[in-house]
Amino acid sequence: MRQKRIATIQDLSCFGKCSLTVAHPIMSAMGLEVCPVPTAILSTHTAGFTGWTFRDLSADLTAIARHWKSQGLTFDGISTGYLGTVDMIDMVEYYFRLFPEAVKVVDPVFADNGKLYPAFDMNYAAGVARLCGHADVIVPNLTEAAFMLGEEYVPSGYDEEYIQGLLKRLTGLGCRVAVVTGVRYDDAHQGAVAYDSSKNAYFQAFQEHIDVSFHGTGDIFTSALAGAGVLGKPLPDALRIAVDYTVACIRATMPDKAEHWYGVRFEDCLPGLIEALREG
Ligand code: PXL
Repeated sequence: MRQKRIATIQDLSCFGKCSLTVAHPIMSAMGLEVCPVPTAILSTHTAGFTGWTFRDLSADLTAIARHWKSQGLTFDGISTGYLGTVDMIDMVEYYFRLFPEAVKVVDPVFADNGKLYPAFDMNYAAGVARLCGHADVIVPNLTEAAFMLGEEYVPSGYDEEYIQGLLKRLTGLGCRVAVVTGVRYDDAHQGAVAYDSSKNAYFQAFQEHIDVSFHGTGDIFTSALAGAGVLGKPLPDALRIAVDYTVACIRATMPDKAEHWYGVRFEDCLPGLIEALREG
């Protein structure tokens, strides 16, 4: 069988285990051919470090897409994460137009816990909301969902009806499938809920809630979800595989969490991810 190929467009944070440094190894381990497109190079990610370097690589982005197209390359998937500037969002839209055959997975990556990340403003959030309109699947957390819909962030105490309404409104941005992460209906569980507007169907996957917050877990979740989706797994299976893998990574990091505060030990759990793909 022909190997599935995915381009992943996001920053390369040299230290910190997020964006490309998790997306590439995770999706490679899943058996995909991964074509990384770095939007910027940072010395570290921006959550918890200070004084990071940032080299904008956007001057190369359209040239890379154009060259790929000129060589007749095609893609089964394109996934995006942290981009960095509004210009880069426009360039990602160019990739989407050039490679219409690809399943497009957009993780908004601009906010969490009710707040924008340091490098972003509402103009950026509006740009990402527009990009979500051109995606097949979007993967916001509850904060990003609220910002993109212009609604108030509801951190807790919500019910299934709220999440289902939120998902429906998110697909109103123009995407077929919306997945929200970090959903907690009770103290003991945490997971993701999806809405496929083409089937008017909801799916969910939950795991035990571990009361800790590690950076980069959203990127890990989206990598596993996008990888499983491009490999042809149905949405409920892809959701379960991604939730289980993300929680396994968090669990594996717990004994080492003081030293490893900046990201999870996703490498330790890759064999389990490969096993889960074989099973379901
Ligand atoms: O994990 C999301 C992410 C990716 N890349 C960079 C980040 C963040 C979140 O803060 O700073 C550079």
